[in-house]
Amino acid sequence: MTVLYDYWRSSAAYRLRIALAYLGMEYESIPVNLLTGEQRSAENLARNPQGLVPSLQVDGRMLSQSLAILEYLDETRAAGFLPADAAGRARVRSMAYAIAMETHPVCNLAVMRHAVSASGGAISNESWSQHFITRGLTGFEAMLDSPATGRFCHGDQLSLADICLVPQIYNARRWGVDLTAFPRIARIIEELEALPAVSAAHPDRWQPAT
Ligand SMILES: N[C@@H](CCC(=O)N[C@@H](CS)C(=O)NCC(=O)O)C(=O)O
Repeated sequence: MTVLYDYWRSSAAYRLRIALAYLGMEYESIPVNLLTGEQRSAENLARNPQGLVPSLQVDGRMLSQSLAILEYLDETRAAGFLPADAAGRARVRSMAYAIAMETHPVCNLAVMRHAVSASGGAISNESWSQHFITRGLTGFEAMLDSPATGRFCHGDQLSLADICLVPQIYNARRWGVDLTAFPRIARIIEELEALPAVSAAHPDRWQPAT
């Protein structure tokens, strides 16, 4: 049985929901409540030694780190999340990392909360997120200025870059980032949001009833 240890608003978990839906893999979603600190429970630390989500139980293994999991799924399910050529893989990884390693981590809940409290109120969640997401998307928009960009970030095949972009744009909207300066991103997001696997993974579909 494939089990995703999930949180509805987690960008990293959202990446895996997109991939699992795209691959047509059935799985159970078990929520780990980040607002109550469940990620630091002994149970979650046993799955994910960093005390984060997501973790994926698949093929009798427990995996952590969303990009490593996406690459595992790509290699074991021939998903096509990475191109066949080395130059293409470098380009897709560079775009995925621009989001997953440069933009998303600084807007993590724990980082943002610390910034807000240490600034004594000068920084708000909104101002922090708007600053760093705008910075990240500015670079991403420039990376898309390439003949290798197609219907999606790299050609016409859903890739790691697209899977990272969708949750980042969800966050950008959530925090009121002005997206008008990013027309290439806007066009690709429209294409991506039309995919059933992408809409199936949207946080609103996974939000617990309260
Ligand atoms: N690089 C990790 C990032 C995971 C991550 O930052 N998860 C966040 C939610 S998106 C989390 O669990 N935050 C809880 C916390 O910081 O306490 C991955 O891609 O899996």
